Amino acid sequence: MSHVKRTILLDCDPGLDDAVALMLAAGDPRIELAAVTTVAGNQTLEKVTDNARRLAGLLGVSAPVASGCARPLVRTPAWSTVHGDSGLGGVTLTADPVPLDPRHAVDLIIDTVLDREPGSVTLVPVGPLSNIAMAIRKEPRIIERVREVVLMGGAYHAGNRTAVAEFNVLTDPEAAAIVFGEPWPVTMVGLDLTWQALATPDVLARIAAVDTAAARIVVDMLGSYAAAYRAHRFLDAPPVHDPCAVAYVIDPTLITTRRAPIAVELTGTATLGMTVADFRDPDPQCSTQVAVDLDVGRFWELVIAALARLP
Ligand code: PIR
Ligand code: CA
Repeated sequence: MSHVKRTILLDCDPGLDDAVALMLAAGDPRIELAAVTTVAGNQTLEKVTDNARRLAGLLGVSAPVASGCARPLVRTPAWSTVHGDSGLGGVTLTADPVPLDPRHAVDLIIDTVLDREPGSVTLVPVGPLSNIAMAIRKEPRIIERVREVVLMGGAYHAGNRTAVAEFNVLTDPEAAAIVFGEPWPVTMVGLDLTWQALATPDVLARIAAVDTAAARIVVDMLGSYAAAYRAHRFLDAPPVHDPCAVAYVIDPTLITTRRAPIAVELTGTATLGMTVADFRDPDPQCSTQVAVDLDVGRFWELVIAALARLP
């Protein structure tokens, strides 16, 4: 159960669930948050960076925050609508933003990995993979220096942006192909897993009972998110994707995984951005795995405990 602290870099596009991921990383004693980087995705780079800096200010995060790619490598971006105009639903953050690190996110990623012990930094991308792909291309030595990559993105059954594609991968599929294509350990925490992490009325009531500023913001954010999700008849409550990736780093026993090579569809017309997991012949040498099953009860306990430790 308990193990040494894990050092993570959170690459995000807050984003309602990105905000919860940041809170889990900041509030769990088993995580050392080394850096936060932002990428255009749920909203423009300007907006998601402002959200990340204000959240960091509110949560007392002392890690550097740097902004990265404002556009996908190849494609034209389309912002997500469920996160609203600000990126955080109806919530306005009044906390002062932490200063912006002067480095580009790509350089902060490279510096963080190279400055620390080899094999100690886990990258946790929870937005489009533009920054991570650029960092690999700029400094390929990071591939063998990171401990692992645990990303929220992709899906091997069904998508949210299209029938088969998930938003983060579809937004920058070429970047995702680069990240999945390198020989580093990658865990894909995709929709197959995160559609199990639903903010049900019971979960929201338990979060509301936690009387911290962080918990109050989560209730406000997820309230507007729940409204946006009422149109989705296939889910009973809104999924809270991004903290699932952080939770896996904190306690891998929360999530069962299956080893499989993963290809990103780059040329399909109906299948662009699909993450194709090949389960036919499990190769023990395969460096990629997909998340399959979540221990839902213990996941929410982890999130709620983190919210209770925060300001
Ligand atoms: C969530 C996202 C995008 C679109 C919708 N409809 C819901 C964002 C989340 O922040 C998460 O990282 C990922 N993209 C889920 O597809
Ligand atoms: Ca996200």
